[in-house]
Amino acid sequence: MSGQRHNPGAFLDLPRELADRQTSRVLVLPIPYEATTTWVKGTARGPAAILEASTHMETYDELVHDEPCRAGIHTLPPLDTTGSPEEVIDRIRVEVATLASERKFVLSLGGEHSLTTGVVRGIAETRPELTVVQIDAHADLRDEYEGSPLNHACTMRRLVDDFPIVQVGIRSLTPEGAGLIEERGVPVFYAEDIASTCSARRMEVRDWMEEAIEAVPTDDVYLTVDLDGFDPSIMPSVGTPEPGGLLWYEVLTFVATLFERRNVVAADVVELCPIDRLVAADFLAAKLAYKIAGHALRA
Ligand SMILES: [Mn+2]
Repeated sequence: MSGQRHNPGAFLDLPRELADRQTSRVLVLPIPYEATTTWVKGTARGPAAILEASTHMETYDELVHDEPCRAGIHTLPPLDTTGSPEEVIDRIRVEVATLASERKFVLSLGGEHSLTTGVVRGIAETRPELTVVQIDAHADLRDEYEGSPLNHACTMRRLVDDFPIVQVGIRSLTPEGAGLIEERGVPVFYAEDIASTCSARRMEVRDWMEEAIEAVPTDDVYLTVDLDGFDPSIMPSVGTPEPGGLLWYEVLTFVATLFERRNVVAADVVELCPIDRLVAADFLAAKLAYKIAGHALRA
């Protein structure tokens, strides 16, 4: 899609009749929040880069022989992210709780991963029996980091007391995180194990996707995708890259299977830290967001 904009700032630049606030079943919520990132800065520009990349995407999905956007995707104005981390996370919770009470599928675009804490708390106000499925390089189980319990390295620690979690693609964690995983019996699907099943070098080839979905104890699921879960060869535009990540079709297949087997009620795509002219990464994030929206619209 190119040329004149129908609807500036809207995901996919959808014409207004396909992006109506009332009738659209998916609401895209840009959250340009960045307060606690520790290495490369720039994830505040993530949501805008995803929205821009999305306007260059074909809306036809060859895997489903359809244009999922015809069921309606509305893009909300970017959320106000000024104030202390406590204020911002709580503002996110309140906003998302209102949207979720309308039975809309909220697809948040980040922004740093700590925003997920607010989004999940907001969703849980109408859907308290929720499992958080996390695709990420990092376990994010630190109790606090650089003096803040709301640092992006602490996202899952803030959620694990209240929700079952399932972690996929992990390849970076602290002794504290490893201890918590052991103590709580958190199902973790490490990137190295996923890679090994794909190469079939092991005697026993496990189907990690099946096991990961079986490990989800509730019907309702919140899906959080930290883009550093992908391999940096296809997703270099993240603040804390880690080698040995997931590839495109692995993630797409996992996400599709998760939607098939469980009731995914909301999702986020976070931590895009755009690199000028490296549009392939922005485009990957946008296409993943559209795939997620498509599953939600068909569910
Ligand atoms: Mn991460």
